[in-house]
Amino acid sequence: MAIRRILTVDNAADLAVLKQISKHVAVVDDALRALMDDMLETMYDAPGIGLAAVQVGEPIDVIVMDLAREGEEPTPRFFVNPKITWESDELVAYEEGCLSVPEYYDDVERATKVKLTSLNYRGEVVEEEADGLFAVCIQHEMDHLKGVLFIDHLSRLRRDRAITKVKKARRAA
Ligand code: K1U
Ligand code: ZN
Repeated sequence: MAIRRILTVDNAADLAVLKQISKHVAVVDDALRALMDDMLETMYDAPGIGLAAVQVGEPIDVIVMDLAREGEEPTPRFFVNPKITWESDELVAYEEGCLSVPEYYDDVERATKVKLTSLNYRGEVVEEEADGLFAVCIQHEMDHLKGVLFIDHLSRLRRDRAITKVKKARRAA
């Protein structure tokens, strides 16, 4: 397993990759599981609660997630070729963060509940319903697969402010 570099919006080359549309995965094999293992280690190291493959420079339809709180048993989740099959009309605002937009948090409105299908670590089909933080996080990560960042949901002013803040923080570091 290896910790990969997370692409960030303050770097023009990274941003070009983050804006790509990820590709469907043909087969869940050992090479894909090795990537998912690296992604999970990278996410835990960051730390974060979710990560899309494109954030480590692999624009394919793969997401890892772990919503366990500090002190709880780790609960890694893997989503290959996730597809939202239903979403609630009801929306909820949540203050989101993103490892590709470090140190910036802002409110985004998303569906309160979604139903999705995906393949798991073993390549089996899983159908499930998500609510709470799971619903917020899976919608945020699935946006990454479409080249959409959470700051793209904000006004132009707030988005520019976010990128300026990330650039300033990078220069200061
Ligand atoms: O970059 C990412 O996609 C990961 C992102 C996921 C996310 C967070 C909040 C709302 C929606 C999606 C993060 O993990 S940001 C870091 C974070 O939220 C966190 C870090 C440490 C402990 C708890 C949370
Ligand atoms: Zn993100």
